[in-house]
Order: sequence, then structure tokens, then C-alpha cells
Amino acid sequence: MSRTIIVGDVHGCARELEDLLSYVGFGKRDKLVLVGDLVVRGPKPHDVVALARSLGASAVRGNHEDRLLRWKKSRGTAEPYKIGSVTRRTAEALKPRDWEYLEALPLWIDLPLHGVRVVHAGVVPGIAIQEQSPRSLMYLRSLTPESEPLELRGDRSWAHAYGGPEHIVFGHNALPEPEIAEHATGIDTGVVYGGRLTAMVLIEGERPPPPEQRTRVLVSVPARRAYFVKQKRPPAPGQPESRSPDWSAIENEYRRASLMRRAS
Ligand SMILES: [Mn+2]
Repeated sequence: MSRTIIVGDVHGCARELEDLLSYVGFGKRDKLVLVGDLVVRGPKPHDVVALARSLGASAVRGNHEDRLLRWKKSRGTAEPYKIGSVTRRTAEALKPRDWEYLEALPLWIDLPLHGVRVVHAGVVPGIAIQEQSPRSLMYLRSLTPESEPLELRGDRSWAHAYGGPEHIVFGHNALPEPEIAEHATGIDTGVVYGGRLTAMVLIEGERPPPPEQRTRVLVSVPARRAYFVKQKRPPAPGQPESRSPDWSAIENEYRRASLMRRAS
């Protein structure tokens, strides 16, 4: 029996990807699919891409791949695309074959035998996949009250507004627990911030179960440490407070839990 293993944002956390694959007993007949943001922020971008390549994994393009590729494409032109030091470190660690792999990543992958569509960030409900803007597919987080795409963590989740028919498995919006909607599942659980790396595991022909049973097909492994600290910024004047989780508090909880296990 072959399975499809769809893995959340790895962000260069190669050891955790290995942990997850060994946890699910990844075998030769299994198919690996990554939801994008394979690299940047974490410690081992080359190892992640090399592993993906060696396992024949398919993957969609995330916003971090988008930035890397725009930077590479615009080098030496009149208007080079600017990247920060964290992205630059990844760019310098990637080898020519890694770049080839990243350049070939599509914006979405359909897995018709599972009724699943994989995108990095999300879709604007009611628009055909071919008509979606690439920007939305890679950067969307929520919707305005008028259903316009928003790249911030707003009040309205696109995933809960989305009515199918394909079940969308996505990453990008890191949360301590997977995001479970009727027709979508978010599996970025913030491994690079010290959270967990999560996968959806589907057996041959299986479709994601209804929300109340969704966790049955989800597995995860903990981060070995927090590799990147996301500063929780105070809100700008007149703006609501950021809804991104406080990963430092979550990481402390994991630490406390493991200390307690050691003590008992
Ligand atoms: Mn992302």
C-alpha cells in the first residue's frame, strides 16, 4: 500500500524532516509532497532540498522560494530584488541543483485520487485556480470583509470561507495546532520557531476526513529547538495587535514538558 505524505513548512529544518519521515515509516512506495517554504530561517536549507530531491518529492512554491528566485533572477539587472540577511544566508548555502529544484516548483499541485489540492498560502474563494493571482497562492493569509485577499492575519480566514470541492492542504500561516476547516487543512505548525513539523498522511485513495475526525490523518514531531525567533511587535498606532502566536511562550512550554519528563 502506498501513501501520500503532505508535509508543512520545513524552513530548512532537515533533522526534523528526517524525524517526521522516520516517525511515519516513510517507504519507497510512499509519495512525498511539501507545501512550500522548504528553506529560509532554519539551519540546513541544502540538506532539505537534497533530501526532497533524493526522495522524488514534489513541492509547491512558497513565498520564501518566490523571494529567493526573484533575487536570483534580478541579480546584475538595473533593479535587483532586495533580500535580507536571513534569506541571503540561505541563498549562499544552496547549490546549483537545489536552485534547479526550486525553479521548477509549481504554484499548486492537484492530487485527484485524494480530492486534494496543495498550495502554499491559500486561495481566494470563488475564483478558479487558473485565475488566482500567484501572489495570493503564495502570500494570502485572510480576507477583508469584502472578500479581497489580505496578506496579514485578519479576522476572516480564507480557509473557513472556502467551499471546496477540492480539499486544500496549505502552510504559510504558522499556528501551534493545525488549522482545520470543512474543505481545507493548514499544516504549518511553526517547526522553525520551536513548534512542530506536521504532515497529513493519506492511504491510497483516501480523502481527508470531516473536521471532527481530521486529526486522525495528521501526525507531527517536535522541533529539536527554536531556530528563529519571531519578535512579536507592538501594534502600530491605530492598528489591532498582531494575531501571530507567541512562539517563545510555546517553546518554553515544550522545554518545561521535557524537563518534567526528565525529572520524573
Ligand atoms: Mn510562507
